[in-house]
Amino acid sequence: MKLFIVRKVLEANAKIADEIRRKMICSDTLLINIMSSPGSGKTALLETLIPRLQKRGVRVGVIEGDITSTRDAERLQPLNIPISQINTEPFGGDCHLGTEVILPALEPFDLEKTDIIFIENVGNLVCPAEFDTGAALNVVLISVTEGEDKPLKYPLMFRVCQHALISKIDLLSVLDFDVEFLKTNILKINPKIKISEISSKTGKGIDEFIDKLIRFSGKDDIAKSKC
Ligand SMILES: Nc1nc2c(ncn2[C@@H]2O[C@H](COP(=O)(O)OP(=O)(O)OP(=O)(O)O)[C@@H](O)[C@H]2O)c(=O)[nH]1
Ligand SMILES: [Mg+2]
Repeated sequence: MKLFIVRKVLEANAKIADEIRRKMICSDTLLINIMSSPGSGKTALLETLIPRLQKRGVRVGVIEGDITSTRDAERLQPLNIPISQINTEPFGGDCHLGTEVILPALEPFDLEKTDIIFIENVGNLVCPAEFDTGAALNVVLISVTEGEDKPLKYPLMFRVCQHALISKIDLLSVLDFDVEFLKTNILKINPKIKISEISSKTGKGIDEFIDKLIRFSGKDDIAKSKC
């Protein structure tokens, strides 16, 4: 039965997600899943964020998810960090990253020497939200060119994320976009979500986001005691 098969896929995914979470907690590595529509600025965020993290002594790795290309990994090459590329086309061109591909993608990293691993998920506001990656933190980017109504139209993404980044705010002066209305819509879907405004072009809001990540990474002490 079709319904049964879907449930089995999600259950198998969730089981590996728990395994990944445990692995990350025990090696003291923060796994962060970055999701958004295509072009909202996930790679641009990593290009701006990672050098700032490196300046603070944070050791970073990236898992790049893409249907076919290695374009984003190539953009991050100058940062001189370990990058694990996942292309989903050989597995049917999935529009999300499941844990069956994330677990092997973690293998090349020396987790004991890595503080944060970012997953850049496949650009899509729907499917990635359906699959737990094992990340401790889910972050959604929504850019100011996408429309204030998107959280209402694609609610699951905003439900599963702990943090929403409103991206490309440097473009606000040339757009007719109501940031406060977008925030209201995000909070309507998920009243607990944290919201930040960022521009990867000007750097606005990036250091504040880093402060939040660093505060968040210190919260695993209780879980770690079970390793
Ligand atoms: N003005 C402005 N442009 C931005 C900003 N962030 C990203 N862009 C531009 O938006 C376009 C898409 O950015 P990407 O970083 O490739 O977006 P992405 O989410 O990684 O895209 P996919 O990986 O294809 O899903 C590029 O032309 C970026 O230069 C920003 O903060 N301000
Ligand atoms: Mg990208």
